[in-house]
Order: sequence, then C-alpha cells, then structure tokens
Amino acid sequence: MRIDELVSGAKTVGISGHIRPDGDCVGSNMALYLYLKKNYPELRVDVFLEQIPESYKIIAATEEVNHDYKTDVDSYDVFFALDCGKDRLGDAEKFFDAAKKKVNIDHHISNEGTGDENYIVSTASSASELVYNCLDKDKLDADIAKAIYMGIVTDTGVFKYSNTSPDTMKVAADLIGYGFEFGELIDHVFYEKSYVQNQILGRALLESMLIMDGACIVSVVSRQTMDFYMVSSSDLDGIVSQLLLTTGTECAVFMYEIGSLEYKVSLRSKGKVNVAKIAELFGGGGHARAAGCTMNGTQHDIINSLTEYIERDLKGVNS
Ligand SMILES: [Mn+2]
Repeated sequence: MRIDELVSGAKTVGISGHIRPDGDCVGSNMALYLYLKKNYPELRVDVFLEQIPESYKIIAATEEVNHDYKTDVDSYDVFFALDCGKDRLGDAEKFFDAAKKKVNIDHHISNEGTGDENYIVSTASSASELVYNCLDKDKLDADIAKAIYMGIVTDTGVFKYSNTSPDTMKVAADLIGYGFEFGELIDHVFYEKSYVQNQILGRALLESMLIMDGACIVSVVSRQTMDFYMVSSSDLDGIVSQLLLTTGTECAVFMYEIGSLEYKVSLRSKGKVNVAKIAELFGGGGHARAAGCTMNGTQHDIINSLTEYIERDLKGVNS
C-alpha cells in the first residue's frame, strides 16, 4: 500500500484511530497526519481522536487533533482507520462510513479489514510500523519518524514483546537515522510516571496475590482507590507488566473497576498461557501474550472464571 497513491487527487483526508487512544494509535495517526501536512500543503487533513494521554503529547502537532468530532466536510475523499477496524473508531465511524475511499491499516488479528483498501498484518509490531511501510522514505522528517517510533516502542514494550521482529528492528534503525532524541522519548512515554501513577502502582503491587502456586499473579484496583489517588484508567498502564515481572509467574491479571460489578481486565503472559484466546471468550481480544476484555461480576467471580482457563493452558490441556 502506498499512501501517496491513495491520496492522489484527493482534496480532503480524514484520519482516526481507536477509542481511548494508546501510543501506537497516537503515533500512527500523527505520523500520517504530519506526513500529509508536510508533503501535501494544499490538502485538507483532519485527524480525530479522543483525549490523548499527556505523555504522548511529546509528538508534534498533537494540539491540532480534533477531539470534538465536528467538521464541515460531509464526505472525505479518503478516510484512514488506523490501529483498529471501523467498529472501534467511536465518533469517527460516521466519517469513515461516509468517505469516498475507506482505508484500513491495522495489526489486530481480529480485524479482517473494514475498508475498501486494507493493509492488515497481524504479525506486525504495530500500526505505526505498517504506516511506515506505506510512506515514501524520502519524504519523512524527524517529527514523523519520532511519531512512528513512539507507536512501535509502546506496542512492543520497548522491543520486548513477541511481536518484535527483525523487520521491526530494521524499521526502528531507519527511524533513528532521521535524528530525534529516542532515549528521552522512551523514558517519557514508557518509563516515566507521575507521582500518583507510582503511588497506584505501589498500591497494586502491595495488594497483589499469587495464585496457582505462584504461577499467576492477580491485582485489583477499585473505583474507590482510583478516586482516592485521583487517577484515571490511563494512569494504570504498565501495572500489569510490572506484575508479570514477579519471579516464577507465567501469567498476570490486572483489573480495575469501571462500573458497578464491571471490570476492565488486562492479561499478560510469558508464553504458556494464550491470553488472547481467554480474552476472546469474554468478548475482548489482543495478542497471545497481551490481551484484555471487560467482564461483569464481583472480582472473585471474574478471577474464578479466568483462572479456569489459565489453569487449563498451564497444564497444557489445549496444546
Ligand atoms: Mn496497536
């Protein structure tokens, strides 16, 4: 897929990604936005995203993102859905549906392609890596490279998850050649935490429990605790990964309350447990080692439901 060919002749282009944007969503959206603004100054380009977490605002032009989903364009000539299928575009889905040409670039295995033109590679590290593949390398600059790099870094856990391939590293190598402070970027978007983020992390670790003879670690944060520390869901990023760093664990479950008897559940695995399959059973999805879903019930009900499947994988029943 070539972006330059797709926008050839277009006057208006819209871009959006999934609700509750993560680093890859912001990175891929901003990279494409910056690329089009830089190389096609005549083109009207709008990028629509929900509120962007503060740490991702290190990327250029994030203040130009349209958060209220209001536009005077009835039907975009081209509309890009990045890092999701059209069903997860939230308020931008109507723009996608109305667009003259719909383009979908994604790396989620559950996405079969929801555009007229689709570039879906489930083995790719990130949507950002796929966007990079579609761009003309001679038309990039440091700001665009930095946005793509951020998407790759966040979706690979800094080149650590199994979705990191030799191709990913080659793309990353090319990107740092454009010249930006990649060490500072990684610290800022990945390792640095606000004071309250560190507090809630500490609280989640303190209250975690080892189950299944230490093979699985579980932690739950209630709405009340979130309110006490005045944290939002994005402040909880990284907790589940830290839980999985506990020696001897194969699987980590982190959940936080989003409503009455309703929890957002994050699952991580070192490999023996396929957490994507488990999340899918409960209407969620993701990757074999990192997945999530929303579940209803008391925290004990939810843990019991999950542990049945985790245990099955640990005993190798499914393999
Ligand atoms: Mn992604």
